[in-house]
Amino acid sequence: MSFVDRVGALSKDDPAPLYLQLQKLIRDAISTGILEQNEMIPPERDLATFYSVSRITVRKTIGGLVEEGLLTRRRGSGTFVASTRVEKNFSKLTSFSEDMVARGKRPSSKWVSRTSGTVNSDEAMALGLAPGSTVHRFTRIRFADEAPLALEFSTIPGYCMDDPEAIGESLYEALARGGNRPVRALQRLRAVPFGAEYAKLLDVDTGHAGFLIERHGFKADGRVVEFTRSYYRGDIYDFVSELIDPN
Ligand code: 16G
Repeated sequence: MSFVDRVGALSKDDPAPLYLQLQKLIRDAISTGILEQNEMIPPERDLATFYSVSRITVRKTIGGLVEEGLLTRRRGSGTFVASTRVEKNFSKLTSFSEDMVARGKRPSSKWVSRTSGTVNSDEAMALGLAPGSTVHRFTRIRFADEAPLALEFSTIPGYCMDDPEAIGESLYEALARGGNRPVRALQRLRAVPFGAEYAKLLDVDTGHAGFLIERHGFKADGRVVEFTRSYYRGDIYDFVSELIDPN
């Protein structure tokens, strides 16, 4: 079945601008599931031919839908129907793995690096460690099913983990095994455009909107067990939290 057969044709009687009409057709096809998550959209020149419209009209159509978050551009491979967004509850101290499992997705990680060494001054301040202490440093790309969602840099005090090689899929699970899972955290969230290197690792274009979330995780005794910088993809995440009137 052709794209136009599936998505529908433009109406000659509709006075609305062509790009708005085409956007509506594609938007409706996504919301009804005719176009599926992660499905590739035909290239610009094909869409222009299929609908007998100019490339400029197609560009405006696609650009608007990308801005809405319904379509996503992947570096060098084309434009796709975006994955459903992930709602992350910011009032709960959960791990990436738990967030994914709760949404019926399979979490996995690709290790970029895993090293141990002597704490540097920034890490010592962040973790409240004495100079000379040992830390473990982990850099991982975090996936949900096959899609890269986040890039994480974690530093963990050495005393919290005897064998950094023993981490499987989940850092929090490994910390929990030693009774070191954080029970409380402080976080700071900042909007960041991804530079070329991070964009490549997360399979998005350079300049793609992202979130940097810095988390200090604390044990019940008040010691810091984790300092993590998480770069989350802006086209995937929605953050939700419960707000209570302080008055
Ligand atoms: C989340 C945390 C991160 C933590 C990781 C552990 C945020 C913003 N960040 O990504 O600080 O290190 O989960 O996940 O929520 P894991 O147990 O699956 O390795």
